[in-house]
Amino acid sequence: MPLESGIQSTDLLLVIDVQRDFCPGGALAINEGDAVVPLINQLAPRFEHIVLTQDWHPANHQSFASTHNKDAYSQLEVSYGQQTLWPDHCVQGMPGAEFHPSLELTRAELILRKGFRANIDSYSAFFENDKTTTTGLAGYLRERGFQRIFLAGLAFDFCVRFSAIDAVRAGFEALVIEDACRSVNLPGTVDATRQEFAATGVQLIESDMLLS
Ligand code: VGL
Ligand code: ZN
Repeated sequence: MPLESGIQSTDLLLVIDVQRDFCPGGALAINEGDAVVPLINQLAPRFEHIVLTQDWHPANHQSFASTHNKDAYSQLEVSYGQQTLWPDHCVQGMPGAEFHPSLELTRAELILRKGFRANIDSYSAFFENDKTTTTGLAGYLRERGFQRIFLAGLAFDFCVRFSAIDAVRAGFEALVIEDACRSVNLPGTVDATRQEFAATGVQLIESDMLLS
């Protein structure tokens, strides 16, 4: 079923964190994470405008389990609430932080780096995890006149989830291209994502709606 209105010049493809560390063999490998790459490469030429995000942490970031001598995937109470602790990943300047080598990047108009503050994680492309520190992306997209944000990438249940919800809160329409995403899949995280999408009006679509 094709998208009713087709892709327009006020539409943006927002590609979330398609980086080596989130793909098989990486430090925070997502099951089939690399499977999104050929699909995103097929989708990208359909869009006039593309923005990428890049998870970009300093060494000893607060979200790293190693920083606290704790186990990866455990929880830590921090100033802004519960923080999941991750294996060290996407460290600034390291190979794991690079985009997947097959991702076709050339037409991307902006690369937004996030998670660069040592004491705040940032799942969302719009707000860091304290929910108040802005990345500036909403202002950038608003100023450029975008209306619909189509999201793809990694991970469905973390950075795609929080980015899509914040996009709606910022006044954009958000459409997540589900088959162009993969999930970390911690207990309950995918179900919680679907429920929150339904509650906030984030739409789930499939890539064939854009490719046909
Ligand atoms: C992500 C966990 C930690 C993501 C980033 O891109 O979904 N997940 N940092
Ligand atoms: Zn991260």
